[in-house]
Amino acid sequence: MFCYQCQEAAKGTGCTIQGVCGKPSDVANLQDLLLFVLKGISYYSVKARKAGVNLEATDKAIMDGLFATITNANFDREVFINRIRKALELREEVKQAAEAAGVIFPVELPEAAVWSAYEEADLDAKAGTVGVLATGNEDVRSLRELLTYGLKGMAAYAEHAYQLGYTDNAVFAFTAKGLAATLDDTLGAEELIALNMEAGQVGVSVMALLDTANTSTYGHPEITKVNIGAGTNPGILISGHDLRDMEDLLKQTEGTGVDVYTHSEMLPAHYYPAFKKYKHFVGNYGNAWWKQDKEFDSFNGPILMTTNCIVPPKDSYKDRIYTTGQAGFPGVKHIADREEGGAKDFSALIEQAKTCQPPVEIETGEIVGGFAHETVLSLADTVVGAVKSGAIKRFFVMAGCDGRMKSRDYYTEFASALPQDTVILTAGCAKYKYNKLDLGDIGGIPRVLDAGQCNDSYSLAVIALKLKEVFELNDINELPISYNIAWYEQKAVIVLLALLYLGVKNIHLGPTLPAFLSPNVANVLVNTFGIAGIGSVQEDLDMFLAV
Ligand code: SF4
Ligand code: SF3
Repeated sequence: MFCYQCQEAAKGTGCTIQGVCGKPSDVANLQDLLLFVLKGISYYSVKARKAGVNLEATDKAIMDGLFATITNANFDREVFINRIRKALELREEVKQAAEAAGVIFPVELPEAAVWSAYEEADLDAKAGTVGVLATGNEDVRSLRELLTYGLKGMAAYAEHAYQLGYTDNAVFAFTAKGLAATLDDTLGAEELIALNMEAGQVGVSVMALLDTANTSTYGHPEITKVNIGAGTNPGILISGHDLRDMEDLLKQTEGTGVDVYTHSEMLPAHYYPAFKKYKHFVGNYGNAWWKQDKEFDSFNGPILMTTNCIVPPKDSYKDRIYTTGQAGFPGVKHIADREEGGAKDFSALIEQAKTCQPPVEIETGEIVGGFAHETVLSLADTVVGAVKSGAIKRFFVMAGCDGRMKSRDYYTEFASALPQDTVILTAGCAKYKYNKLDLGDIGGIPRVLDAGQCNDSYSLAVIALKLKEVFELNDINELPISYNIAWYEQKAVIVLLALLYLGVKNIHLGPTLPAFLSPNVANVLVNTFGIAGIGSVQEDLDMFLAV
């Protein structure tokens, strides 16, 4: 195996024996093989689209497959074997549909478009040969992987929107185009950089699509105080990013005597009016994903993982953890997809919860969030007034991901050391590094404004664009906003590409720069966009505040 898609890649270069995340070598290879076949599907799909043929099943398989290979989403070998077999069938279907529409394919086809096998041993054998390192030139490899990881993030957000009935054909079309481009040896650095920028553009569209899906279905997030203590009823803990699962679970648990708590990236569900009405939706339990090995133990009740990030479960709670959607782990119960027009069936979790002890309280108090674009823009006069009076000197976008590394303590220290006249804008699980510090407020505006999940970084971009308009600036970079972003997995990659597409410069990315950026590609990002890493808290504060 060779995987370097996340920030915790072994030795800062890549995992080669087993993932630091716990992904076994065979599963990593099978994920590579699934991607290989999805690229083959994409090769045909691009040409089929040009001939007016669109197969929803192949678009969906590409989206789901990309999502399932995101860091910490799915560790289940069987899932990948089945999906590879299914993808090989779909590849044939899209090829035949294109041919029926008059497309004539060349005799020489990319290997990903023609290779086939069925037996598990053959799949395993091939899987070890089609990964990242199959591309020899390190710059081309780097740009192909940057694009692929951006597409994975895009697929995840597209899938959440899909669950709510929102799709955008342009997102599917670009995904196929991007994946097919990674097979094209005639494309050099310049073309691949352009494709990465286009990914940023489509990334903005997909986040806007998901924002519309979420807010049209569940209302606009409102300023909300979320309880972080525990009640006396047994509970179900729900984690990940899928709001449709949240809805089904809240409906099915109502009146059962079982409470519902959020974990990690599901915290922002509390901000939506449609969920706030449930009395048994009592609070958020715990912190970011990587603390789940302790927090799931003390929660005592069933846990539903709707997406990444899963940490390989300990035996002490393995029989209480469930996956659904694209998430999976061998030996862990999986809740099947909903039938068209129906709901998922969470009765197994509810019945198990009734036999469990209530959660052990691990902290008490409240945290405040719900500062997505609609809310912040409704406060625009107050915010603009505070900037004009000098009460707010600078905003710091600190969105992104949290992770295990000790070096991420930087973000807690940085947030604590920021002067009192600064405000943090956040989204994603990065917030857990500072959302329980008492950083106070500025004239009633909290110093940490949480917009929501990582995809709600879109809200932060909308807010920045609105402020640019209000202050009548020509360039988004003239705003008093600095970007000090923490990344971990591939959703952060699409958020980054989207910000670059919107013209945001001088983004600081930490705790380390991606291992998949070759020195030359890193240089392009530094020279074109002013991307930089992080230094010490004091050096960085001095640098940011000297602007
Ligand atoms: Fe390593 Fe990250 Fe890949 Fe897991 S996802 S194998 S930790 S690089
Ligand atoms: Fe966190 Fe996995 Fe990225 Fe959605 S839950 S931000 S790391």
